[in-house]
Amino acid sequence: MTGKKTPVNPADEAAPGVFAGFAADGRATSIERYGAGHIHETFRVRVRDRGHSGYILQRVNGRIFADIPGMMDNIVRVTEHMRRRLDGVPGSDPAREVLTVVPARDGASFLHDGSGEYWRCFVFIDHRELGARPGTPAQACEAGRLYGRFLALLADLPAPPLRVTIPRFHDLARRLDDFREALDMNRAGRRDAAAAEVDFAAGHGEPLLATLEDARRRGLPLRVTHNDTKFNNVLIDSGGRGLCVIDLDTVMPGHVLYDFGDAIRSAANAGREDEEDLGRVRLNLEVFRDFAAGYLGELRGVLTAGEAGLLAFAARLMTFMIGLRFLSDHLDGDRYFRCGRPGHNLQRARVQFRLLEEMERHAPEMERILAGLAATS
Ligand code: ADP
Ligand code: GN1
Ligand code: MG
Repeated sequence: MTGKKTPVNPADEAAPGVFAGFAADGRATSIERYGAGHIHETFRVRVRDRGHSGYILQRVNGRIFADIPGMMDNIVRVTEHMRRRLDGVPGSDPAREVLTVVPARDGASFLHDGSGEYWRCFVFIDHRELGARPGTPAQACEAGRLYGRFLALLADLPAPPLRVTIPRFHDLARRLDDFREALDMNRAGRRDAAAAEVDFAAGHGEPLLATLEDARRRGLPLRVTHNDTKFNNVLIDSGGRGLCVIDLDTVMPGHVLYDFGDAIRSAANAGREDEEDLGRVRLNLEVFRDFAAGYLGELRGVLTAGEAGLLAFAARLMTFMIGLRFLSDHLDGDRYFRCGRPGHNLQRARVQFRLLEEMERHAPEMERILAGLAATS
């Protein structure tokens, strides 16, 4: 047969050789692409041993993470701390409830391949493969419980502070600067066609930033936060029980608003993150309530009144910020988020902006739900 061959991604070719460099048990029987993350190249490795669930092998995105050894140090510290804390909890199973880093044969937590790329390996945790949003309110509650417990378990992480793996990651002032720069540069020549979204972004940024800065001035605490709390960054077992929080690359100092808000904009959107039909983008208030119930249930006595009072705002803040990042990346020529089709990032931005409008419309109900949960906790 003639015709074009699908280009082979160098990561696919390198994966088997790289896997052999990790101190994993058993020989690989298959190595396949896995998951739907936007950032790394992820593979599932199956091994011969029948009782073994295998491994996750990842080529880490070195364009986004400048200090991969530093990031892996964070991940090792965080997972070891959580494991120690869970060891003391009756009925918990730290082997499945915390990521396990598999070291390279030289003992390092990552491996550097011949072409300058960094790789890492985790034990694969068996789970139920779910979509990008909860299928049931119970799943939303479990996701909330896991992210809430994550914050609680790391509240006493000993010094020194974790490294900042992406500087100013959730800093709205920086994201607004980046947006204005992308607009000025108009690198991909897409500015005029995105005028409606650009106007939306220009009108919404400053009021959100003002509220956030005001909260900071009043002493909004910095905690160890996850910073990437999408629904597909938690694993849920076959019985529907929340198991493990994954994707620990951005665990670093942050505000609780970032975790709560990002989780809501991801889990409580009735449509997909890249939904073509904007009519499907609705705020699912049941998911909002159940996620919040799970989350706050784990954080009794941990959050300050100032934090608790800003959770509905947090959902709007993060929905806007991630929409803004998608829009800036679109204007910039899709250099950051993995895209599957032309206009993908623009559509993602539209979805977040529509969801933000939904949240504005439902703000009183969101506040009522949160007040009801506070009263019962
Ligand atoms: P990205 O930053 O690209 O989202 P993730 O670390 O979230 O990368 O991994 C991508 C996907 O791989 C996850 O959404 C999940 O489906 C799967 N995954 C990652 N780690 C594990 C693990 N230890 N066990 C099982 N599945 C995992
Ligand atoms: C990226 O890594 P992943 O796919 O879980 C991004 C998040 C965005 C998200 C949008 C390090 O998350 O900040 O909210 O895409 N992660 C990074 O889907 O930029
Ligand atoms: Mg992920």
